[in-house]
Amino acid sequence: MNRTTEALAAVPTVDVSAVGATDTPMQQVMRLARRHGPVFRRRLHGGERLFVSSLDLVAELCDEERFTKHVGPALENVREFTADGLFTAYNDEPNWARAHDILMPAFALGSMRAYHPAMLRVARRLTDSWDARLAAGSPVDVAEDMTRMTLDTIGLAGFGYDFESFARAEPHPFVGAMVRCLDWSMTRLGRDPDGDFTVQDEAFRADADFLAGVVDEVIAARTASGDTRTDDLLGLMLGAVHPDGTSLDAANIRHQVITFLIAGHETTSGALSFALHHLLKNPVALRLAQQETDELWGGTEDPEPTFEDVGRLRWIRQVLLEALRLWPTAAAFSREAREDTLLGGRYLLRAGEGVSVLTPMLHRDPVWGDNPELFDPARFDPEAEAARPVHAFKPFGTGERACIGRQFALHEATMLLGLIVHRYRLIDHTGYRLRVKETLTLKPDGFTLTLARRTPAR
Ligand code: MNH
Repeated sequence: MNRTTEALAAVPTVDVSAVGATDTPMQQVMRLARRHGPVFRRRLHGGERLFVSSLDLVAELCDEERFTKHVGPALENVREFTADGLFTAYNDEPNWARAHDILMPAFALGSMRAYHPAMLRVARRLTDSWDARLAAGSPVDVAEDMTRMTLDTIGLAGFGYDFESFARAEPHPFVGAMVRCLDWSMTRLGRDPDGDFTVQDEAFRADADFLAGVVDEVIAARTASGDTRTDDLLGLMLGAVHPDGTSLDAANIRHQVITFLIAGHETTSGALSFALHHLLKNPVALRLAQQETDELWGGTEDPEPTFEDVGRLRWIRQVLLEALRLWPTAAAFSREAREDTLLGGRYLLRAGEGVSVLTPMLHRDPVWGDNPELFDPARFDPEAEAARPVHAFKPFGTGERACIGRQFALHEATMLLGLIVHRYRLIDHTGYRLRVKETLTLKPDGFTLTLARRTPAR
């Protein structure tokens, strides 16, 4: 016991209560990690939380025998509108395992093949829209259009539902309501215990109700059509029976639909936006990306990417992974010990106590070399990847509760990025300097581009 008391005293504790509310809490903890090192406790209005970001300790936290997912305070807030949906379910809630088993087939390789045509169709909506912007000489709002693209994609591919985001002058109202709900979940963490937040909470309730209404519409559209297919997400949710004879109940289906409509587009949109930002600022990486698409699609101005083509866009996939290294758009995940244990042999963790993994700082651990801030997709060359410890890169979380949609996101994003670099010259008309906006997830703030058509090399 002596040993642990001593060890606990060695963890720096930083009280940020006095700083007041911040709208960039993730960047605040990143600064704390740079200053206080890879293990520290943050105290905020009486609450305390341990943050960890070194490879050795994160590798330990990823050991599924000793640790498991923790639904931390942020996800507790998200549960107010997603309840026991897959992302926010407690490990021991029966609906987690049930839904996980039922929905896994929707993320098998064969399913990706089935989603490919819908993904391509939506990618074309984006290039059509960008062609029109280009012709009008006006800039594109990158994050806004990436969100149009990813929302329409999960809607069509997963639910057969068309949000028609590119036919709207403003994003679909689902997006605004969702962003405000996520933002509420984030800022609620830093609330002054003496404050009155009735106005915020009422606005949140109204937004959450609006999201629930969209969910009902998505489900009603399918049931009204009499379509009983079980080869997409919604079909599995509505029709599939678990090997144990159970199926998802109506309330849980609604929580899964809202979960997938959000988790299925918000972080992919951010990842694409960061990737474009980095390509804009790294002409060598961009040239290699364009070489790759030119080799694949030759002089064709309007390529028709096949499913297999997307697997051949190796460099472009590396660009996306490197963008997710520097700015993992779901920037933290939480773990808890199954039994009382000592992390790193020194830090006492009680069973069930939450620890946050600070992914952007793990992704800047010395294992990434001397210049972790440099954007270099060659870090994901197969040889470099094979030489690196597996737990050094965790943008999709870890273990049993890791991201179920990872291949979906990478297929969709790689194809779109390929089409964009093949088709356009990207013009940095504002001399953009990266600012990262936080609404629980991360996005480049105020990032616009102008475009010109590119002549692909034969
Ligand atoms: Mn996704 C879990 C990041 C795309 C659906 N996702 C997670 C976790 C991270 C994550 C991190 C683990 C969170 C935790 O441990 O608390 N997800 C991403 C990123 C992208 C992404 C960075 C895109 C880039 N996710 C997607 C897509 C879908 C999706 C696309 C759906 C089509 N993710 C999920 C679901 C979970 C999850 C569902 C929860 C899985 C579970 O707990 O069983």
